[in-house]
Amino acid sequence: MKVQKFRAKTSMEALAKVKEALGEEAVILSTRRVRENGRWLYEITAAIDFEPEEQEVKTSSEKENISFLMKEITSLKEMILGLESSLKPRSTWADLFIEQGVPAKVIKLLSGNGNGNKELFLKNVAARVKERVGPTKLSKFLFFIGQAGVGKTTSVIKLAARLSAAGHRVAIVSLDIVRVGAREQISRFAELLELPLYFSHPEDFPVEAENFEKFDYVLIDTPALGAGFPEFKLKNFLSTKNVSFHLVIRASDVALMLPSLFRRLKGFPITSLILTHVESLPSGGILFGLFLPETPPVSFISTGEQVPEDFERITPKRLFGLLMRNLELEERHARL
Ligand SMILES: Nc1nc2c(ncn2[C@@H]2O[C@H](COP(=O)(O)OP(=O)(O)O)[C@@H](O)[C@H]2O)c(=O)[nH]1
Ligand SMILES: [Mg+2]
Repeated sequence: MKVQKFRAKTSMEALAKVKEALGEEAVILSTRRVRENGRWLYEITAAIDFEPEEQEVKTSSEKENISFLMKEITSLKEMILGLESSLKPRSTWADLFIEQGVPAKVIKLLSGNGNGNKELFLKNVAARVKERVGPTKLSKFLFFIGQAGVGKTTSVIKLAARLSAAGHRVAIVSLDIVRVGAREQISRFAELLELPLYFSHPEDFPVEAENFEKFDYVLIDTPALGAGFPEFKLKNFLSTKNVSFHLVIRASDVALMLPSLFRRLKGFPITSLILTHVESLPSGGILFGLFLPETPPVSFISTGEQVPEDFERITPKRLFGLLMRNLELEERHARL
């Protein structure tokens, strides 16, 4: 507080001096008359909550600065928070794999029961891929089973052609005699590739199996599983000796269809899977369903419509390549 005394001839003049020096905010503390050089003068003691003008200016600009800085800090803070959340992986590696069709159960199984990491998971995939391939030795009678249009007939023809070209004595049997066009389709191929073709009925087959002694391999094309040929009818084939059952399935259906197909087959012994339409598999993630427990190994893959060319025996290396096809391995980071 600044206290000052002002003297003038009149009270009005003294007050004018107060206002001039201290401004409108000045507070009058006391007034009195005083004698000075033989004259009576009016004296006002006034005060003001004084802060020098300079300081005032500094303070207000400081205030401005502070509020400016606060705004800057807030926006920086927001920016940092934004950056932090964008730098954070949008998903964990497991989420990323699940997004790409890898079953959560498989991730759990192959990554140390869910506590493991991506490296361990991929290491286990590479190590176990061998077990997902087989069998090495083919049985004499090979049944090709599966749903309609998956590629059973063409797979039978393709494999028969390969075995025949390798010098084996091969016969084809078609049990798909009901469906319109089925007989014509397989006859055309068998004729073209000069393979002996027989037609039979699903119920007769175990008996007729005895008639194929002169062949090394007999490949049997079956009707599509469904109302006309329900799964339970497959049991008829179990009494055939040296037999194996190959479930033909589109590669892209492995994730979704395989579990429901297995439920329908109720424990029927499937020897192997034959994956078709492999050439149009969008991502390997879908194939990780092959690691689910009780899933048979993969024996062959079909990679196109060309008969008999587009067909190959799968190897662990080839299967690993398919599993990794277009598979995104790195957790995604949002672009800054
Ligand atoms: N692109 C492609 N087409 C295939 C493949 N396998 C079969 N096909 C085609 O799918 C259609 C149905 O095949 P088919 O063997 O008759 O199936 P089926 O009903 O299970 O016997 C045919 O036109 C085949 O040429 C494959 O791997 N890739
Ligand atoms: Mg067919």
